[in-house]
Parts: sequence; C-alpha cells; structure tokens
Amino acid sequence: QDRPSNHLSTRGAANMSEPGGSVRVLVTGGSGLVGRAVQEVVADGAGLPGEDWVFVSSKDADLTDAAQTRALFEKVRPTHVIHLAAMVGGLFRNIKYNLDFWVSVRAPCSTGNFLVGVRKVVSCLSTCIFPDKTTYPIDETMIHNGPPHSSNFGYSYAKRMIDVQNRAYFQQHGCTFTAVIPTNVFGPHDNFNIEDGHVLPGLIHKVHLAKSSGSALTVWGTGRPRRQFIYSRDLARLFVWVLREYNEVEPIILSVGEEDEVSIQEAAEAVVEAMDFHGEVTFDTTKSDGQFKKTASNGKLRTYLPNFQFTPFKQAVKETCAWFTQNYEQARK
Ligand code: NAP
Ligand code: GFB
Repeated sequence: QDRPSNHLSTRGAANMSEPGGSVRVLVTGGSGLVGRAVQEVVADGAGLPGEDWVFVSSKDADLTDAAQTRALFEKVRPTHVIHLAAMVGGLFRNIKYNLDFWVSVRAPCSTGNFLVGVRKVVSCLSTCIFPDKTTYPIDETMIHNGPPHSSNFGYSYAKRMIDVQNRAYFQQHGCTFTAVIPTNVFGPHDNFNIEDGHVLPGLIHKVHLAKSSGSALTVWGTGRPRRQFIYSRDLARLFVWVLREYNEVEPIILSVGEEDEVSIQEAAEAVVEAMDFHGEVTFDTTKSDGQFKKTASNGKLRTYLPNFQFTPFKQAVKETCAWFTQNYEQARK
C-alpha cells in the first residue's frame, strides 16, 4: 500500500553543514529497531548529498566503557549525533533489571564532556519515563513532576538525566543538545524475544509459534491497558527532521495522537488479523499489566508538522508481521 506522503522530503531540508564545513552524523544504536529504520530512511533519500552517516553498534564500541566511547568519538569525529544506544526492553525485562537499565542508559552520558564541539546531539527518552501519577494528556513539561512507574524506575530516572544534561550543556557551553520522547515503537528489526521484548513483537512471535503448533495465543495481563504505538519508519523520518530543523533544548514528544491510542486487546486483535490467526486467544491475568496508560499529547509536534501523516496502525502491524515471517531465521527472538 502507498506510504503516507510526508512532506519531510529533502527538498528544501535545512542543510546542516556550516559554510565550508562537512557533516558527519554518528548514529549510536544503529543496529537496533530505531537505528535500522533511520538507516533505511537515510538510504531512501532523507540523507543529503555530502553528508556522511555512520551507524554503530556495541561491536564498534561499548558505550558503557568511557575509553571505548572516547575512542569512538575521536575516530568518527561527528558533527552531529543521534544517540539511540541503550539497553531496551519491554515491561517484563524492565521489572527484572532496573539497575542494568540505569547503568546502560547513564553510562554513555556520564563520560565527561566529550560532546563539546559536536554541533548537535539528539538523544532518545521515552513516554514511559513520565510520572506515574499524572494528569492526561502528558506533555513535555511534565518529565520531572513526580516518580515514574515502579516497573522501570531505573530506565526512567536515567533517561531523565539526559534531559538534565542537555540543559547543562546548553547553559554552560551553549550547545543545542536536545531529546525526543517517542511512545512505544515497533517495526522491522525489533527485538521479538518473548520474555524481554515489547508487547507487539512479543505477540507477533507468539502468534507465529501458535500457528505452527496449533495452540492458543496467550496475551499477558488483562488486555485493558492502553498504548500509543509509533511505527519505526515514521519515527525515523521524524528523527531526521529533528536533527535538521528542531532547535529547542526542550524535548519533543514523537507520537501518534491521543485518538490513536489502543488497548492491548485491540493491539492483539490487529496482530491476529495481520497474521491470519484463527486459534483461541486467552488472557493470562497472573501477568502484570504494568502502567495502565501513558497517554501523551503530540500537540507540540503538530505545531511544527501539522500535516505529518503516520502510517495507519493496522498497515504498520501488517508490514511488521510480514517482515518477521520473511526474516524469521535472522530476527532477534
Ligand atoms: P534496540 O533495538 O534494543 O537497539 C539498541 C541499540 O543500542 C542496538 O544497536 C545496540 O547495539 C545498542 N546498544 C545497546 N547497548 C549498548 C552499549 N553498551 N554500547 C553500544 N551500543 C549499545 O532498541 P531500540 O528499540 O532501537 O531503541 C533505541 C532507542 O529508542 C533507545 O534509546 C530506547 O530507549 C529508545 N526508545 C525505544 C522505544 C521502543 O518502544 N522500542 C520507545 C521509546 C524510546 P547491539 O545491536 O550491538 O546490541
Ligand atoms: O511493550 P510493553 O512490554 O511495555 O507492554 P510497556 C506491556 C503491556 O502489554 C502490559 C501487555 O500491559 C502487558 O501485560 N502484554 C500482553 C504484553 N502480552 C504481552 C507480551 O506478549 N509481551 C509483553 N511485553 N507485554 C515499556 C517500558 O512499558 O515501554 C520500557 O517498561 C519502554 O521502559 C517501553 O519505555 C517503551 O509499554 O508497558
């Protein structure tokens, strides 16, 4: 099906190079769900002539190691950075490993002020880091207004420190370092591991197994929690736009609208339909529901991009299911 036309084409896109300067964009976390989507959109034309995009993974440098981080930056010498690298997982992985998440997210940013000299850094927070007790819809001003949900406090507090550090870099060095706040992301190259992954890849993998074994699909929890899901390819286009055009230190939520929020049950039904599954669907209510909702406003994004079109949820689910089925052998699972 045709992809929504987004007027984020590179025609007229802000050229990031300074007079006579070159542009080298370092994308950490380049081998992951979001990183691979950024690679695709850059290859599909979002990159401008003369720009050098460098995608790295933990194989190039373990960013929890200060010496390896410094060596990477000295080798690449980026003018711009999209910082995606982190330990990432769904509710059940977060519940188990809050310290590991804290260390993984904090470490790259606590390696001295090696970023001074980089023209722009775009880091990545998440809508799950907002206060658990909050009014809705959530907006960018609420990040530090109270404790996050208990399931992922390690990840959430560490992500919040990125926002604090961005403000400090701006105040002390005048650096335009900013962050985006995506909602739940899904798409090709996701982590489909059932224990550690997020809900959509977990359900896709479970349906794949249920179809081949003729068993039921078990959805965890009650199915009543609500989520906004953003397709990785849409997020990737927005990341390139933020890198080029968004120049506030204040973070910006990148999410579909409140009206596109669905229940976990509805998300499961979309996977069942996309995978043409006709078996039984059961709910294991002994498993945690996690946060009931984290409804976020994309109003700030809409003031910048009123006409941006997100891929329809069911189409994005279908594309992700097709990718997983076609790439089952090499998919992370
Ligand atoms: P992902 O698929 O798990 O990819 C994580 C990436 O980070 C991989 O490239 C991984 O490299 C790299 N990485 C992990 N630990 C590293 C380390 N110690 N040193 C260097 N690289 C390391 O995650 P994702 O879903 O693309 O997430 C990307 C960013 O989006 C993260 O900052 C995450 O917090 C944020 N985010 C994700 C979601 C979501 O629903 N997925 C929602 C909101 C925000 P290897 O491949 O070598 O392991
Ligand atoms: O994507 P998810 O694991 O994380 O979604 P969160 C969890 C919700 O989906 C819970 C239900 O209500 C689960 O009960 N669920 C149903 C399932 N079936 C499944 C399944 O097979 N797998 C999984 N994983 N869930 C995360 C944060 O919260 O959001 C992370 O913990 C991260 O830090 C991520 O920020 C974006 O949306 O609840």
